[in-house]
Amino acid sequence: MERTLVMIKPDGVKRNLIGKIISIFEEKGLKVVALKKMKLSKEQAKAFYIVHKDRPFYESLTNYISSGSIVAMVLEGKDAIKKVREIIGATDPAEAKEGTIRRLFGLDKEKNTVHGSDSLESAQKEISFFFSESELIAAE
Ligand code: 3AN
Repeated sequence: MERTLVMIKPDGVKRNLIGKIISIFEEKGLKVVALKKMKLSKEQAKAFYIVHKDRPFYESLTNYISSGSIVAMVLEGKDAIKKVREIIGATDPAEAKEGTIRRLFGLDKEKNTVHGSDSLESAQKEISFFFSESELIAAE
């Protein structure tokens, strides 16, 4: 079974959407393997988004991600990485398909409510960014 990392961003946590967002993933058959709520420091946000360090929005994005609590979770299922990306929708909520989380709740390209790993390699890196081996118990 494949695992992926999902983060509910500060705009989602602030608007009390944690439960609704988790329900959407659960209803689509994904299992929650691990879950935590925390506030990232600016340094941690910069490390999490290091692949975007040369993009013009890096500074603003990392300020935003460290501005409030986030929820990080590991979801497991068949083709979890692709499935989660489909459920989340396009980066820009205005372009995201009907019924996707970003279309339902996203505010703009930055405050787009959720993050999902985009490849097997990023999933592995992002999962170990938030969780230790002992926290990654089987999804039963
Ligand atoms: P996605 O999360 O859809 O894979 P990426 O990987 O291109 O999108 O971008 C990572 C994050 O950077 C996005 N989730 C979004 O919060 C932010 N971002 C991407 N493009 C922009 C933009 N043009 N302006 C502001 N923030 C952006």
